[in-house]
Amino acid sequence: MSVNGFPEHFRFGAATAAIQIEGATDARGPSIWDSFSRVPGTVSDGGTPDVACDHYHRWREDLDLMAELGIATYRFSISWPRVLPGGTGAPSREGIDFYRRLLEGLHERGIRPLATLYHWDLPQALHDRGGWPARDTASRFAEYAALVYEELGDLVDDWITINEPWVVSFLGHGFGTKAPGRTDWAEAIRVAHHVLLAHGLAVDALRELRGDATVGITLDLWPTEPATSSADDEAAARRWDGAHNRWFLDPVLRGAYPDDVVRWYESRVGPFDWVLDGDLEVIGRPIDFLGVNYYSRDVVASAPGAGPLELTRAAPSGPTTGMGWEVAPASLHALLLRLKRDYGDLAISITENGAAYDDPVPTNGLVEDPERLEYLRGHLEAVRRAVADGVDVRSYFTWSLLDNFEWEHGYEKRFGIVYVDYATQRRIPKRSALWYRDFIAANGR
Ligand code: IFM
Repeated sequence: MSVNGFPEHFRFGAATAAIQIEGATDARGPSIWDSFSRVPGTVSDGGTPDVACDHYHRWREDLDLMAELGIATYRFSISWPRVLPGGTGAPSREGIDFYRRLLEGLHERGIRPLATLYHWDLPQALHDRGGWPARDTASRFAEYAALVYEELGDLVDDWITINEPWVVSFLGHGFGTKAPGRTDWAEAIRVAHHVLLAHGLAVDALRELRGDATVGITLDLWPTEPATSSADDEAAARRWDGAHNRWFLDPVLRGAYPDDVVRWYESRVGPFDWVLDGDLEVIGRPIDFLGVNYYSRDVVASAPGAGPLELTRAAPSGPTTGMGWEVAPASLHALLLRLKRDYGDLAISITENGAAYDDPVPTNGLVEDPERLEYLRGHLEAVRRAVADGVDVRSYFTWSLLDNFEWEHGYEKRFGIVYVDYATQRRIPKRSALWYRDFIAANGR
């Protein structure tokens, strides 16, 4: 049975992440993003997560808003330092109770939760003890995950371990644009391994404690094409796809790093002595679904000597969003087909998809955002086509419910379908939210 091409069980949702919306930083332990955002020059508008959308105090209103829009499922993240202010040791009752109330509120409104355990807010205390470059952090993550399953597992059936390990590792430790702002590629490769290990250990912990729950990991996947048909550009495109996409897909879904990228890296940083016997078995534990965050595609050209991968990203040729990312819905369709072709019949959740634009100021209680509306329409149609082509996509979450703290861009980039007036904390729907509401009513339940 399907409704307009979407399977009957398909769920339409919205996504957020703890540190991007909650605020109330004084009611939790510090994270690496609190410290990083205070370093002058790291966040373009000098914004910090201190207040954000004040969701910690306004969550009821935000849940009501979702119910009004007909949103069937809500992806949010749990803040590790809110649950464990020191990253390990004594939990915070206040922090855990916040999430219990939030989850109860979701159930009261008939909205199904999808909880992410790690969306980049590593407790500062753990960073001070070595952070992700230290293997021990993976074990601390597994302990935190087990605590959360025990405390909240009666209210959550669907879990995501890690959001976008590429970003945690290579933007946080290689390019240094995200916390903790390190620029050491060898360290980034090691971090990627520890983050993936953390994922596998958290899957094991869930299987032990909540055998009936479902768990996945969310990868940000960027389909990559060569700038020209030259052999060098083709090789560069394969390298970028290998470093960004296959580096995470292969170990999670096949239990092995891709050989071509291993050879490239080892010839530059030496052998991977941080990969221990049995690690890849843990990382490759079966998952119930793959979370895919899709925003755009990359076009790359070979550039000998340019960075660790010796390539450059070409300027987009078509229309772009406010992030400068090309609007490329056809690449989402192609990506979903490729996942099925290369990795088999996976259950897939589109855990993020959306766009930042320079929204106009609200007029008469509404923000007109025709470009975002078209972006969403195009990508939802791409998902519908992939489903028709036999890909097992089960849900779609737009990023984001609310405008929020967009990392190094502070509050300058607005991804919400709902506008946040940060001076008053008023939530004002954008046209795209009303369109999404109608789309859900017509295509889902
Ligand atoms: O805001 C982020 C989110 O935290 C992770 N995925 C990409 C989004 C837009 O940049």
